[in-house]
Amino acid sequence: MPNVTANANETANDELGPGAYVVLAGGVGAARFLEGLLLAVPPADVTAIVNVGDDMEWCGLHIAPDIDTVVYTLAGQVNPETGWGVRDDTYVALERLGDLGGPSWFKIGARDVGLHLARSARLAAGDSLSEVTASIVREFELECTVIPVTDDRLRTIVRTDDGEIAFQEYFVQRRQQDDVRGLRFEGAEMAEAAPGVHKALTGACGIIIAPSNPFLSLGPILAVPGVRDCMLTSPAPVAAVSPIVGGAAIKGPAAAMLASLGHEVSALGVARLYQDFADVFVIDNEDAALAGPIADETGMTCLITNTIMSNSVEKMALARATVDALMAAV
Ligand code: FO1
Repeated sequence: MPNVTANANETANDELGPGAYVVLAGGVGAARFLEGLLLAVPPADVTAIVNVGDDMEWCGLHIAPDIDTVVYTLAGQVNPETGWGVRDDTYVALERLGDLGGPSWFKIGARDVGLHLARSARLAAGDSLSEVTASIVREFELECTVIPVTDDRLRTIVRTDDGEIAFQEYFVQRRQQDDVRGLRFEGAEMAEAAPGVHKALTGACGIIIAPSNPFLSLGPILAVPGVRDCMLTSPAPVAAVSPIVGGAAIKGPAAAMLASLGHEVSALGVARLYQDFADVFVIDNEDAALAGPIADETGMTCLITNTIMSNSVEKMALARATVDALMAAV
């Protein structure tokens, strides 16, 4: 059981240097990509800047699903069936909560809840989300750095035909069945990037946008003031891995959202979203025919490779190929 205790001066990776890779990360797809990256380069060289737009208050606790998915995955503790939550967890506490009329639609396991209790207690005591996250990362014995994009309150609000709803209500409770008409990142305008975010982006030797949802995962990260500017001005090359393969999302509602928000449902549709700052776009072998159109229209170099990460070998191969393409783009 992790011991998430306070520790003075804990912040981001101070050792950024020539081998530093920064990954902009959402949940499951990003965590799998990071698993491969930690096999491909020294783990201490990796910093993940993670979305917090999915965070929610649940029964008075602060839940940070994307941070936890990254941590549980890299620690080898994630539930392999779902890609989130803890392996072999039980739901006895949740059942009792449901019996008592509480919100049992969000599946918080009994092991998982211990982490939320520890995090929430420290936040209530005045520690920042990035400090608490650094402690959790240390207690799970991870060698990489994980930073929430901001310590401030930032929440993704989804506009549907039934009005605006909170992110997890859209994603979990209503099972992503609403057409998404727009997104709002509540709190983003006033948010400050967490300590270490700007330094990581400007000091990196390469920045990688994980195969995450460009709207739900990258949207909140890029909405934090200064982050998009860092991406535009950083001397580091930027690679983005397409979460769309053969016109479908590897996981989640990315394809449906591209359509409902008026974009082409293809890797080209995603490439257009990143063309302002990305140098390399990574597409699956299945989309090889799009490499020419993507390069012609966006100016990005395309890496064509297997992007389906079914096992450790494939995860590492994708990360290695992405890093190599990044270095070739310098
Ligand atoms: N996803 C679900 O589809 N259903 C759930 O009940 C659920 C619970 C949950 C609890 C903790 C956690 O860290 C993640 C959880 N997720 C659940 C995943 C989460 O909603 C999404 O993966 C992300 O927010 C999208 O990246």
